[in-house]
Amino acid sequence: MATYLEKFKRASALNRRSFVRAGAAATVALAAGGSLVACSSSQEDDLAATGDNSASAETEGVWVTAACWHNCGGRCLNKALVKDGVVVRQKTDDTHEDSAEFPQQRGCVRGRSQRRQVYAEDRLKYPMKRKGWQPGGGEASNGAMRGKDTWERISWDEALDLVTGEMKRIKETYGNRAFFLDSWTMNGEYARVFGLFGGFINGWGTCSFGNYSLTPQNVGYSIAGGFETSNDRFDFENVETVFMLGVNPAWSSAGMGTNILRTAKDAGATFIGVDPVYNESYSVLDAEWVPILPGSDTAFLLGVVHSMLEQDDNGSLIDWDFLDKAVLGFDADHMPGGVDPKENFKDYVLGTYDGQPKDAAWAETHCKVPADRIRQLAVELGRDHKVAMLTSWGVARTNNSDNLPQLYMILGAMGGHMGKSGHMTSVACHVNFGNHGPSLVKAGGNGLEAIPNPENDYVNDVQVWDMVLGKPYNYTGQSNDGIEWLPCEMRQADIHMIFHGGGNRLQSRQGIIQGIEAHRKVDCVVAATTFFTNNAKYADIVLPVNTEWEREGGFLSGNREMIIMYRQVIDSMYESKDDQWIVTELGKRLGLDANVLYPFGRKQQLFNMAAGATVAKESGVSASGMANPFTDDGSLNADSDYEMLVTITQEDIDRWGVEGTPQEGRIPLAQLEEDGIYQIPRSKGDNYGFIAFEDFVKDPAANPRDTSESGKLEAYSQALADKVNGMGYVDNVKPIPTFMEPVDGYEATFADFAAGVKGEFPYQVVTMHYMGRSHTTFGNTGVLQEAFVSPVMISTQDAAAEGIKTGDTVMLTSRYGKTLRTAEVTGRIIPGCVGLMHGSWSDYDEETGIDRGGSDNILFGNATAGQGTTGFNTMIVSIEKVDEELVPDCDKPRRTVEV
Ligand SMILES: Nc1nc2c(c(=O)[nH]1)N[C@H]1C(S)=C(S)[C@@H](COP(=O)(O)OP(=O)(O)OC[C@H]3O[C@@H](n4cnc5c(=O)[nH]c(N)nc54)[C@H](O)[C@@H]3O)O[C@H]1N2
Ligand SMILES: Nc1nc2c(c(=O)[nH]1)N[C@H]1C(S)=C(S)[C@@H](COP(=O)(O)OP(=O)(O)OC[C@H]3O[C@@H](n4cnc5c(=O)[nH]c(N)nc54)[C@H](O)[C@@H]3O)O[C@H]1N2
Ligand SMILES: [Mo]
Repeated sequence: MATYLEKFKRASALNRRSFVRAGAAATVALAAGGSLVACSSSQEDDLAATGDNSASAETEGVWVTAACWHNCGGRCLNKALVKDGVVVRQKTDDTHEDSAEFPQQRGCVRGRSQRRQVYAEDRLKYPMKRKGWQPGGGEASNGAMRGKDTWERISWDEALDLVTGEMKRIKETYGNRAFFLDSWTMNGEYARVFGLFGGFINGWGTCSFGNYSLTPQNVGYSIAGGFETSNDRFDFENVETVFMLGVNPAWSSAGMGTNILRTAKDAGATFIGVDPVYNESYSVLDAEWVPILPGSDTAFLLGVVHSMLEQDDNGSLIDWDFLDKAVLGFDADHMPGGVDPKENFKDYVLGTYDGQPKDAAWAETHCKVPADRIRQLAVELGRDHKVAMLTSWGVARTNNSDNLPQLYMILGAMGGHMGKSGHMTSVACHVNFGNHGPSLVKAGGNGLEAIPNPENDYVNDVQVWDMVLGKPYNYTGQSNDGIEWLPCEMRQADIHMIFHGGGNRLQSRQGIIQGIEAHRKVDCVVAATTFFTNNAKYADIVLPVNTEWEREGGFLSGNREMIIMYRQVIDSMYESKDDQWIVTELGKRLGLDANVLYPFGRKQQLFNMAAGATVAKESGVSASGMANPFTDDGSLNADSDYEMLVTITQEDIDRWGVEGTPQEGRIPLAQLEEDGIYQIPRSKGDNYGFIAFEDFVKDPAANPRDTSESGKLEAYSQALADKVNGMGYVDNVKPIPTFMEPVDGYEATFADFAAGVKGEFPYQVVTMHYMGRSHTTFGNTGVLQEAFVSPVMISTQDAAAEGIKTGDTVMLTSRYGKTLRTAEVTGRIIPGCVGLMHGSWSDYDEETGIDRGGSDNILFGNATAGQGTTGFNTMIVSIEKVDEELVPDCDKPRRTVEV
């Protein structure tokens, strides 16, 4: 199989240096540290070693639509030129001319590096077993050697027998709750086999959404996450001010995000970015930067609300009519029945009863935004201005910000920035950035029925390692979709197997050091993955999984206007296998019904998705068009706003060799296969516009919100307070938005906050989603490591105080761990806070307790807060200069395994 690599080396047309230059020109992303290192050598040289360069680019071969499947929020069109079974080039969308109205779905530097990831020398090649491990549990598992042992190559049969042997033994001895299945989603591939085998404990968390996970759906905002809160992208040209509270599409919403904001820019809008970092998006939009400390946005927004109340002159800033009709609990006259009117939001802000006005000066002490600027912002966000208020989940990936989404929504309501053209109170990040509304085109389901988990047991991310180590955890139901939720029941488990079936938990979640300890405790750890990630490094059995390029195909979408159908590009590399094959083989050995696990294969699944794809009728989609367009018997509802996307003939069905029925649709299946994408052509004034909250704002009584008990926007939500407090982590969440001092926030950097005496960990950290990676994915791709060096950003003032210069090695120490990174001294981060790029691979030395990888989650432990929040942007550290030169990431040896 190594011939693939050989062929690839020969065929490679992309020279590493030219890539770095192209990357620099094509993105605005290099500013954070791009010039810090010049790698002297890198594994990527092997791609260029043949003497090929971009001038002699290959043109022969077949272009195949190739997956770009990582969780970055982009999901853009990627095409691979395949010659003799090898990918020799990549390109992106050229299926139609590019225009602002009908933009191409162009890939970014990560997507364009995809073949380097697929062909990387550190791909897992064979099933492997840790030498010191034997099945049977106890002494035989020799758990203390996890992460230190040597490995041996084993056959697939041996690997699968070992895993299922342990599964049977553990189930018999300890029952199904002895399995912790670390699966991507509740219905991921491995959940099928573990579900059918009797169940398992699964993880859940507020990982991406932060406190947008459970708050929005009680207060009248959105179901979860803040979807359906932006207007249609074309409406950005009607916006006068774009207020960005921690928003960075240039890095973290690839695809159309930044261009959508350019629409507003070109139409003359001004931009304000309130953020610990002057990020690339603010830079490209020429935004005014208002530096703020991380995790302090609640205090800041309370200050803005206070200032708006203070400066409002008979409705000059505040839309009192709307508050009167549409908001519960804003003031004493609008309280729910049976509640003391003194508990209202306005009096809390004014400090009427607690003696502490949450005014601009008070806010400044907690967030560091100057009081004058807060007062001015209250005017700029007033009802006279057309404002798009945008924020991200990142702002709420902070401890004790459970009320933040509610507060943000109420501020938007005060300024009247909802339900009208030019006004938005929106979450803007990840997919669908600045472009909400019902999907205009969507793939069908794959036809597989979910297999339930009979144990129905879930542990929050912040307690997973505690649980494995035998401590109690708060069982609160299945809370990932934020709908099904139960009051806390304390549970305990006796975990004997950790099965990693997707994701990279031991790197991408907090508490790496505690996680290693937990891994060493159990009988057996299995990791099904593609690289020697932390999950694999601390395992006993490693199952090499292939990539989406090596599978039948699938569908992707990153915005409402398009779907991508990608196909198999190459054969499986080495001995790697598709997860579904692995699940099937595990099932056979466990005596499970193959017809339940997978009644049909990947090809039929893909066909079903294509056959079930629907597209908005030209007449447009109403808000209710969000509902399923199919009737219970699976046929298209003629009254729905959708029609079938593809025409399928009997010849198509025969050609695919699948089961199906011919159907009429908008485009032939062959066209979707050829283009690999279907994108709705859009133009200004078409029927696909969307104004979030439109009906509600027009007539709140007639169109109640289905996301609150009262049908109104709730400044007072007893249900929210009861829910979050009922989860058992905290008891201080109030029905109205209040300031709660965050665990590991700014105040915690002081030994004595009132006296201004700093403590042991005087700095805060933000961990940003980085251009050069999708979380930890691509964290081992040399060209990206070279172009995006993942520095630690330190403000000029702090650097001077600590004697640190750009290029110095800096140690960050938290109460949980220590990590080393190269400093980038910059004026682009607020003093008192350092910026670490999320997802850098840890390189942890147990002897010294120091990580040489700049890993964010070495610094995090398992502090519980609010709704079980993963507060990735609230952490405190000390920083010091260290006399050690770090090897640049791109020059480090690859994590390959000798077998
Ligand atoms: N400090 C800090 N931590 C964070 C964040 C932060 O902002 N700061 N952000 C958080 C957020 S929002 C998220 S979403 C998480 C993401 O955390 P993860 O979901 O863990 O994301 P990745 O690091 O990309 O890991 C994906 C892994 O899955 C493997 N993989 C890919 N495809 C397949 C497949 O088909 N089958 C199998 N078996 N494996 C596959 C890849 O090789 C890779 O190792 O990180 C969170 N962690
Ligand atoms: N390139 C790339 N893109 C990605 C990802 C990736 O790993 N790489 N991950 C994807 C995923 S899964 C997710 S969930 C999204 C996440 O996307 P977001 O939730 O938008 O998260 P970030 O991009 O980390 O942060 C956005 C901005 O918030 C700022 N910020 C951080 N903390 C605070 C705070 O407390 N207050 C304020 N006011 N601002 C703050 C950061 O400095 C940054 O400028 O990104 C997606 N996009
Ligand atoms: Mo995420």
